[in-house]
Amino acid sequence: MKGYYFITDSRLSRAGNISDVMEAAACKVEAVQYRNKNAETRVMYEEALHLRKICRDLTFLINDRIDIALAVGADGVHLGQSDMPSTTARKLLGQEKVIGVTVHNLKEAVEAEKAGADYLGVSPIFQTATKSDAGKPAGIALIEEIRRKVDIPLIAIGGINHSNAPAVIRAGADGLCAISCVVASDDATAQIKRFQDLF
Ligand code: TZP
Ligand code: MG
Repeated sequence: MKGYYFITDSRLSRAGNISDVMEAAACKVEAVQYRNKNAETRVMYEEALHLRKICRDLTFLINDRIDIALAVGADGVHLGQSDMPSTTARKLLGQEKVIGVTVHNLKEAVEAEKAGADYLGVSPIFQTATKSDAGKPAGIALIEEIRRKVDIPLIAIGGINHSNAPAVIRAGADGLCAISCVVASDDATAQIKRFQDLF
């Protein structure tokens, strides 16, 4: 996993999830993660089904919900520290699916790799208003620290923009996600391409 990784946010989006994901798919982003913290299961299922069709040629992941991932034939899930343990998720999803795990420190990173995660979301690197419970910004030092001890891909997230992204990559991130910078802009494609040009 390498490059720009897209995550939906319907609350911040100017154009809506469907339009955003169509643009992200046209840019051939590294992965699309459907993240929706507020919807009823049925709404989430139907939107995920639609997005799966748009993302037929790229890695399509579901945040938190293993059931939705299985129901729509997603490529995998992204799990936080309070979600289903990744070892249990692996039993439910099988060896072929992708499991990403959010980590906030070296200990969580080493544990997640040992437990069979395919990649790590390293979070939050900088201050972000997009996730209210993201916690204290770790800075790029955390990427450097984890990079030294962990081999699986690292995707940096939290407060990343065009000014700080080069430093994030230099610190050892394989990929990055920037949500508000992309979905709240009036040209998501242009923002995504600027990030992709850094790789
Ligand atoms: N997980 C950790 S920080 C974050 C998520 C979903 C939000 C990142 O959003 P932004 O707008 O790129 O800071
Ligand atoms: Mg979660």
